[in-house]
Amino acid sequence: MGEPSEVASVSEDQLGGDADDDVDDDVEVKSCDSPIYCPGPFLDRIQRAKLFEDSKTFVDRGTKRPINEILTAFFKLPRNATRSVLKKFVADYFTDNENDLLKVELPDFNPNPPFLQQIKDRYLKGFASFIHGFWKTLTRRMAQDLPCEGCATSLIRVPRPFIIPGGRFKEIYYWDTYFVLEGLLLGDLNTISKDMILNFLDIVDEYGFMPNGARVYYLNRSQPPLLTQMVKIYMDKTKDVELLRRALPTLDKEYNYWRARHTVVVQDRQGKLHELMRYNVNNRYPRPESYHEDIITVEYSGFNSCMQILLLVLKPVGPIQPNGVMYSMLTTAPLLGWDYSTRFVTLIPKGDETPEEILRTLNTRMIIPVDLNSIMHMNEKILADFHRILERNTTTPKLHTFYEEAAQKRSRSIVDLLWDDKDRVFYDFNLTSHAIEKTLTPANYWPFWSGIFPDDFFKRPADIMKSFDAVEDYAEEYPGGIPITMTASTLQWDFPNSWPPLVFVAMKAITEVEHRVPFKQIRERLHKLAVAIAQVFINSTYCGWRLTGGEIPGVLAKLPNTTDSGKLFEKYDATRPGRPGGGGEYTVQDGFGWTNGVALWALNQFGKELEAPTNCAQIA
Ligand SMILES: *[C@@H]1O[C@H](CO)[C@@H](O)[C@H](O)[C@H]1NC(C)=O
Ligand SMILES: *[C@@H]1O[C@H](CO)[C@@H](O)[C@H](O)[C@H]1NC(C)=O
Ligand SMILES: *[C@@H]1O[C@H](CO)[C@@H](O)[C@H](O)[C@H]1NC(C)=O
Ligand SMILES: *[C@@H]1O[C@H](CO)[C@@H](O)[C@H](O)[C@H]1NC(C)=O
Ligand SMILES: *[C@@H]1O[C@H](CO)[C@@H](O)[C@H](O)[C@H]1NC(C)=O
Ligand SMILES: CC(=O)N[C@H]1CO[C@H](CO)[C@@H](O)[C@@H]1O
Repeated sequence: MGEPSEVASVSEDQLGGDADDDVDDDVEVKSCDSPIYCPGPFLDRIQRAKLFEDSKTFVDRGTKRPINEILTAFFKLPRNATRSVLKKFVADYFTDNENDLLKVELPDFNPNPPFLQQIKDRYLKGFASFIHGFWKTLTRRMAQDLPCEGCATSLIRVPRPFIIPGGRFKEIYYWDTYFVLEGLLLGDLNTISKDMILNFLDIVDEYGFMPNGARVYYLNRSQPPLLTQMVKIYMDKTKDVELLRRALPTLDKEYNYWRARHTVVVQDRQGKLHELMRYNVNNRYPRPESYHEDIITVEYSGFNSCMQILLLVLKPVGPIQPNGVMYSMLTTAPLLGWDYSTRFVTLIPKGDETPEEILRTLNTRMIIPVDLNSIMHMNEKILADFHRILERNTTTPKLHTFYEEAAQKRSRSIVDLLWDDKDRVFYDFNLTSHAIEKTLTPANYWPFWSGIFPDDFFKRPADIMKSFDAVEDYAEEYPGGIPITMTASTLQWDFPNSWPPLVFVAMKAITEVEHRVPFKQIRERLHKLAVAIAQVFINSTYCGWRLTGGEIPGVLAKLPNTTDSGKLFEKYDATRPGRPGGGGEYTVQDGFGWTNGVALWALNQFGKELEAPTNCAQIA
């Protein structure tokens, strides 16, 4: 096993110093090209005027008139047009309602799917039943017609219905959907699950990859590539070989996109080359949906450049990225799903920095993330299986062996480069220092979920629990959930926030090890730990729901002083059960797709052992 701190060098060619050099052009993708919704003179002027509290509000509005007419009228406005003139312009030419995303009925809905019977505690059963029913509130489809010939919207149009995360996220999102599907499939909502997968496959066929969400302004970046795994859990449930036949060429295409665009070659001390992946987006513009926020981060609104320099001299904040690179970094981090986190910055926060100061040191593309590479490994294993299934009756080239070898190679590279023998965990790899980055987050457990272990892992029973020391402590110490990092920075993907998808990763990883461990005593300890994490998560989601008016008809009345009808949040505060998390660029969202999916999964998986908290009003 290579001692990671001794790893030699990464080839500069592979890294590409200049932002545009390192894109492999043999994979065709379409990028954002709307003159209204993508970076350009029109969007720049509108978004700089900050007409709305949240930059996303504008780019989500459809037009009332043809694009050409709007652009002609816009460029006739005087250069000194005031904010109120621009505001009126937007009101005249853009819709202000959400009539392009329609609420529709959820097909095949059964209020009492069999899995609910697995849940022993009657309050938790009621809670699960509420969440299952809540999918109805989150079902949408896109309107067929635009208001006029030549009118536009930023939506990437798909014909079938889908489930949205909720709140500000009122369209299709990529990695959220994996966690949503975990919950939908438990509730036998197979039709909508298949519709959502088919929508994604159509988008990948058309654009060459799956963007962050179904909006043209997301065409500059993807998200953790979980589509192959969505097809896998759908297949496990339905054995729908027709869907597999439809999906497989598209999944191959997505795989090639990632491999061509995100591979980096690292040489270890023995001279061995490892092909791993990192996130990298080449982009010179603010993100359309966070335009104003990005400008503030990059250009330090309110200070001229002289002031900026003075400020930086007085208060140095680590190496500052030049603007072009900075916009790429800001676009690259959301690709990972973590926008934003100190996990990818070079600054070590002392606690008095502004979020902008921290973000200016983002260094996402110099990190080989442990989670992305584990996901690719899972995809390679699944694609090998899928090809094996479909190759049985054909004489097509044996792609399954290609994927099998790719999975084995990646697994070995992850162990060689990312495993730390002393701590017994996997870490991210830092391409600048050519060493692992000793930051522990729930993402570090992703290789275990993916079935990646060093050779001696199961031979050293005494050491197995060592891998979980930290998470055992967190489960005891934080009553509101496993925190995402230990750094309190005010960024969203930092302490004290607890994020359901990563809580899921921790539970899945522990369960995976539990199933493989040959020692009964350790299996029991691992199981206890998984249940403890689930219990904390359920305490938080259940209490959050109770404190916002959750009730179970005929079983449990609303708390006296509540008005809403029970909410689940996008993220929770690890220190206060039931309280939503905070920080970041927008206020906390409720709904919420992935929380609902992970809660249903945990309630099903550990349904015989979990108990409803009894005193939410006091513990929160
Ligand atoms: C904008 O500029 C024009 C001359 O170019 C001037 O007549 C007008 O008063 C200015 N309007 C505002 C609001 O400053
Ligand atoms: C990576 O290594 C460099 C060089 O040691 C260091 O400055 C940086 O903070 C590390 N972390 C990240 C996220 O770049
Ligand atoms: C392979 O062929 C057999 C017999 O013709 C058929 O029953 C089966 O469904 C086929 N399998 C696949 C994956 O096409
Ligand atoms: C869950 O909440 C209950 C309060 O009703 C508390 O007794 C229990 O310790 C909590 N469990 C965890 C794991 O925090
Ligand atoms: C309801 O009242 C309890 C105490 O009686 C309090 O702890 C709780 O925060 C209140 N809930 C809300 C939503 O105001
Ligand atoms: C992934 C992707 O589509 N990236 C595009 C982002 O936008 C730039 C232009 O600003 C394109 O060159 C990239 O291909």
